[in-house]
Amino acid sequence: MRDWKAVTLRAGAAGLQPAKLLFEARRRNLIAQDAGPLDQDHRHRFTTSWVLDLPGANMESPLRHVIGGWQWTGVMQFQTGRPYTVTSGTDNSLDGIGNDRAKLTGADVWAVPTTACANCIWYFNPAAFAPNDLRTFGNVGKGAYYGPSLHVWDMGLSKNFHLNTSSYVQAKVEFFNIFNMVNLDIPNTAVNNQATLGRITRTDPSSGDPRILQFGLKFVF
Ligand SMILES: [Ca+2]
Repeated sequence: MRDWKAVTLRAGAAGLQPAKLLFEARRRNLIAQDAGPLDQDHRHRFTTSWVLDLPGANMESPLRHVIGGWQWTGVMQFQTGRPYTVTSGTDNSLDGIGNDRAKLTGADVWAVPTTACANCIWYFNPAAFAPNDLRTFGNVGKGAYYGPSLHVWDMGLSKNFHLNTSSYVQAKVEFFNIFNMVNLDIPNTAVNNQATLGRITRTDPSSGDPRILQFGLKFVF
């Protein structure tokens, strides 16, 4: 809760006219409530990669030409979700900029509805948010909530089939998202769109692909 009397006294001491006092109070309030994490603020992130020569390259059996000499590569990344801001979707602040934040209703943000969600997943309770009042900017903090985490495992196998000392054919198979994990985007956050508010309706735009398998052959000479 802001100390409006103190704000008014300070503004008065600064010589501001009464007509400017409300603007001054709003400006200070806006700055305080717009302080929050950047959209890229993933609190935890772990990534690793590897290149491993599988055994069998030096075995005496002719099978070494088939099952020996393969190389196993991989990239794994895990990161916690990114912040999102629940917005009003309506310029109730009347400042001509359509990014007003929503207003908290007091309902439990995480008490998601028990009704079925068609082609979507409930992530937060839409009843916890309402449009901001006229001539206010809303009281939901910027980036106050975090979206779902991300897990990605990519792997590949490759082997060089030497034709002579200077040329070879490289065979490769690559799996992207090999475990076919579902990586979701953040939920829909505009209060004026009640049909999607609080629901996740898509996978992550950059890492949300399902498992993808591809083969390759490369002739090096
Ligand atoms: Ca606005």
